[in-house]
Amino acid sequence: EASGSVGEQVDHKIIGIDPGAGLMNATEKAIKEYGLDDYELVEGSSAAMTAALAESYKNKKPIVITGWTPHWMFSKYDLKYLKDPKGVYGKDEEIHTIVRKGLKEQLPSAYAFLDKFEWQPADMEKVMLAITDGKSPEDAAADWVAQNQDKVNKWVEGIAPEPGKKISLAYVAWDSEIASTNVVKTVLEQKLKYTVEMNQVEAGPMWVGVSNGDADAMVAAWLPTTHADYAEKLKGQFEDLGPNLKGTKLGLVVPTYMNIDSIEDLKK
Ligand code: PBE
Repeated sequence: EASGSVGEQVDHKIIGIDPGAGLMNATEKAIKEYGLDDYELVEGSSAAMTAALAESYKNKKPIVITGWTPHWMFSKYDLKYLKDPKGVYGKDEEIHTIVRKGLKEQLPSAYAFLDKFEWQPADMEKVMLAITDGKSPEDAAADWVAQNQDKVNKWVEGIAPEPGKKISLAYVAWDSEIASTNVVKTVLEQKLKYTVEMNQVEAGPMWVGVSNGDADAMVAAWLPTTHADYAEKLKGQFEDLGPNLKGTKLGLVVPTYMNIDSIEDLKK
């Protein structure tokens, strides 16, 4: 049984991810708005965060992480979002597909598919889980595509392959975006015969890259809240093809064995 205040139990730490993530901005804001002055938001990566979670969970130790849905961690562990009565983390939002200007004219088939690409949280979670269980992202994406030909064929229906054309996809190493970007790559290669380059970058460079034309596209734009800063700063310099997934959530997440329910309880 853990003793001391909640803050003491978790060493006054909130385990964060990469500093460019919108989730980190939101969490800094949450620390201010809820008066969690003695907490430190620990920067790292998605992988470091899930490793810390796995370690604490194994030992039934208290831990507070920055989390989001869709994510495989909710299938692997019993977790809960802490209530956010001040609404710092925003409402449900969407993941959008963003392309560079001119893509429609230069790579029309890729553009047409990217415009159609839309799937469900459960689809994305399947790919994420396969990767967590040890599959390479490429294999996990190829398996999902093989098992979901009905969905995939609807995305590319009536679109002509463009053999020999190259396209670059920017993404950040968030588990959700590793899954989606690999699926999009697989479809572009298998169905439309593109040569696809995937470039892993930080969130800021991903947005800038698609806006200045260094990257052709990305499927990792969390809007309207999480990436609002990037989208506003680069407004008019990219094309938004709309949502590819609806039903996301972000916030502070703890194991259900912790006896707290709200972000406000972190002060107890
Ligand atoms: N995430 C996953 C990202 C978007 C995708 C929630 C960690 C972010 O916070 O920017």
